[in-house]
Amino acid sequence: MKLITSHESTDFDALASCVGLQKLFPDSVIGVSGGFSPNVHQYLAIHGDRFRTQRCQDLDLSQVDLLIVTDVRRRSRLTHVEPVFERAARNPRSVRILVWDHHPSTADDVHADEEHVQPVGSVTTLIVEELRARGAEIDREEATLFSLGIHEDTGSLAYARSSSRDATALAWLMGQGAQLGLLQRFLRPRLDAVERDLLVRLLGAVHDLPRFGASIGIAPLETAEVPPSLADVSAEAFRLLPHDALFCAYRLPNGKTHVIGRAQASAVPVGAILQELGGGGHAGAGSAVVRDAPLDQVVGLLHAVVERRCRRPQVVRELMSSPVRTVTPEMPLSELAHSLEEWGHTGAPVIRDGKLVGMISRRDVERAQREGRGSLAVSSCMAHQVRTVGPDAPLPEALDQMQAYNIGRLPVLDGARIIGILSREDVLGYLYEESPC
Ligand SMILES: [Mn+2]
Repeated sequence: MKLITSHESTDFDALASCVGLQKLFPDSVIGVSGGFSPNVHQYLAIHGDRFRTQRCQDLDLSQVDLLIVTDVRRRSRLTHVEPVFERAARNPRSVRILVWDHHPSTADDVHADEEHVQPVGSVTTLIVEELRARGAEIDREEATLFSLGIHEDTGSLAYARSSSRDATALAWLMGQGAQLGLLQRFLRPRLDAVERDLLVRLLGAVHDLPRFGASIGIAPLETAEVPPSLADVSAEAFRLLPHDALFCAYRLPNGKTHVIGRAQASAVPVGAILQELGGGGHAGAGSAVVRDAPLDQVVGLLHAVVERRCRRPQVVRELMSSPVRTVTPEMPLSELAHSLEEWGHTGAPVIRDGKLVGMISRRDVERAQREGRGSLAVSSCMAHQVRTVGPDAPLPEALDQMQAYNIGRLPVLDGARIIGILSREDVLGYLYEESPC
């Protein structure tokens, strides 16, 4: 028997990659561990006859001579086919094991005869590429399912781990008849009453960790009721909250705390962090279950691991422009316009007796000239209310400030002294080179 399987609580990437592999390996069987993620469960309620799966516990695993594992390769997440691994260890010739995956490797990985592992956003992408290369024909139901797999794991190509290969695969699937109207129906979880209640409480429980390379929130919650999907609640919270990374810690009545992490920023390696709590995942998403520990202890542990694992943020001093060209309040606007032109600047800080007293921009000068006030001095149209930043402030914090108050040039003050300026140009260079969040 040729058996294709994936991880427990089968999600769309797992199911789609199983179905794709079944096309590559005709006469194979898709065996699941039993649990589906809620949206896959709803999908199969309608598509269950079209895409058939069987429970591994109902199969005679001693008959498996080819095992194909997809979207996972950690043995601890494949306990439903453990007898096959044991047999392979005893008698390697009795079964071939193939792995298709896109997760980082761990010490717990199964030993495979053949590995197809690439760091793409969704493992379905790898299988779609293979189908396409072999000239396989796919119908619109298959094209739609493969699209669901790629959309789910890449956040519709918006997660940082998405690759151009995922986009190329999606484009091809659209050409093969993928029904885009059906994507939202199955991708967005439909939260039930318990989940909605939990989501509201979760939003109230979130607190910010000190700044790292990204903004990180932790939401600890005790819950008496266990909803169908903690992952869906966490995903919705992450969508709503402004954090670059979010860790939700749910303590259930059985004493176990489920920690679910999501991140947009590569500065927060969620999988590696949760691996230290006994779980795992990849850069953008992961989970862990901690037994027999009070919630505040789990939060403390999480805090310590984040502290150790997260990249320190760059600070303003490293990126600011200095020395700063400044002007005086008495300078005539016409002279200022000339100087800005010469410096190639769009504005300048205004200094009196060594102290910052205002900011003036090229736009202010142009407006004054239009309104016939061009002969006045800088003090007549400078902004007196000036937002500033300290040299050791984390860059993401300065970025938030520029974004929230629409500031193009942020003066950097060391005490009362201006020592630099952070411009739009400086932060653009940072955002696009580092792509931190
Ligand atoms: Mn996946």
